[in-house]
Amino acid sequence: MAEENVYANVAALSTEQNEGLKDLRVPQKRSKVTVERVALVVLSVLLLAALPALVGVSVRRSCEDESGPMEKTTTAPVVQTCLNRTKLCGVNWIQEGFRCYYLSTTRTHVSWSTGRATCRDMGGDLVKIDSREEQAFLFQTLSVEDEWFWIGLTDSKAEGDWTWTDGSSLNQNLTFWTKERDDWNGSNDKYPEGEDCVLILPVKGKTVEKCWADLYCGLRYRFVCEKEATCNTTA
Ligand SMILES: [Ca+2]
Ligand SMILES: [Ca+2]
Repeated sequence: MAEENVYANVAALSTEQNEGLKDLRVPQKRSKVTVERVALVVLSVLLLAALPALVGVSVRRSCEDESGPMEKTTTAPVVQTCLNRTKLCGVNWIQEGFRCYYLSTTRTHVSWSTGRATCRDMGGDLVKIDSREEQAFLFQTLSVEDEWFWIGLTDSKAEGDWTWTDGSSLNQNLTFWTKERDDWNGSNDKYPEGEDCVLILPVKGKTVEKCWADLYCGLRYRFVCEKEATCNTTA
């Protein structure tokens, strides 16, 4: 009888223990699954968070790849390296294609050399007219001002040897003189040096084909600067 009770108790105990173990096992299974789920969720969140950064790096790389070779190619048009820039000339400059033009203000009337120095201080030089299109653009743009403007053409080094400020000689097929150059010395030899600097006269009575004149370089007029459009220009 006593032995039976002992067995019965043992049996009961083992059943309780088993059930207890079962109880223990179930939560263990649950917590394992939960930990895995949490880990998965955390990983997903981390991936999502990292996604914009990864995409950004990839976009930057592709931009660098695009701009890199172009910047090395000197013949590539300037604007191609400036695709994301909105200002290619800077404030107070007029943009036409890849070129920038600056008109001195209505209050600024100076000698040819002072005008040139001002242009150079701003990263340009007095305008050089390279084509009929550029001549037409200038004539039209300046005509609203109704004034005379110095351009970057001079024969101050050798009389009759007209040279642009970049050192190149004047193309005789691309001239727009309003009259013959006479290197006039002025009345009573007022200008002993003669007339060695060129003005564009985009005013009433002149035409786009005939609007250049040589004058004494020390006279005071407005002036036009020109420079190349660049990526580095800041407002
Ligand atoms: Ca030019
Ligand atoms: Ca002259």
